Amino acid sequence: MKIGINAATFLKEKPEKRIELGKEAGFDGIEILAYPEELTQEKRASMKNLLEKIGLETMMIGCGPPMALSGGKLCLESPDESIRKSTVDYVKACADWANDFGTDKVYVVTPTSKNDVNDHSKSLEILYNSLNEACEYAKSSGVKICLENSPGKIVSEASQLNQVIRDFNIENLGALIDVGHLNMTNEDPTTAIMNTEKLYHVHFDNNDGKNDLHTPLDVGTMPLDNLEKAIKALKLKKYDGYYSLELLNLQNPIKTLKDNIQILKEIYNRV
Ligand SMILES: [Mn+2]
Repeated sequence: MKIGINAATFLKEKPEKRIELGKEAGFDGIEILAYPEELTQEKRASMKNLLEKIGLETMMIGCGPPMALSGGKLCLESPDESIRKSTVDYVKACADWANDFGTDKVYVVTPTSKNDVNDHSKSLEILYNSLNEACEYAKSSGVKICLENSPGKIVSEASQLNQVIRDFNIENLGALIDVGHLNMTNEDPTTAIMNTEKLYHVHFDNNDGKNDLHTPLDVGTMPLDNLEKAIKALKLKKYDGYYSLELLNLQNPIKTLKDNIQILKEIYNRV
């Protein structure tokens, strides 16, 4: 079992500091945040050196947080063609960064709220065009793109995510299932994971069932029982990727992260 951290936990720190803290908390791998201003050629070189020096693997390049927090400026399903196009270029650049960091994965989200679109199928058509283009580019260097289930957004439930990936039928496009998000869409973790045909990555977090809080695994309305179901399903599926923790706003991050690594390991060894 390999356990990783989404660098979003240390969003407020400098990129190098996020890496050091991830190592200090005891992780095997890290999801690098894809902020263009943080990933200049020099910055990438220094981050790679640091990762190598301390022995932390890059799990993937994370476009999720930058997209979710961009206020609509980074959006693959945008009806604004110039935004759509620049976002496709951004994801292509992330595929290059993935290569640079020695990982074969990039993850993206759909930041558009379901309630903000009149024509849902039109949004999905735009999303298809964008992902098709970005995936085609990424494929040439062996990079896969993961789309995440995002509650309340145009790709909300895991069941819908699975359907979208099936319909799009793009070779190197697969799913990132966020187990905490399943708690918000009231989906059973066993069903969600077992039914996901192309499962590329998983995030673990908890919440109050209504807000995407990313609280520690033992804080929130998702019972540990559901976490056990998710991990059992992953083992049954012979999922061999990272188990990635995505926690936000931690008061005592290193201790909390270490505790959460133990929770994952304990369940993994038991179920
Ligand atoms: Mn997530």
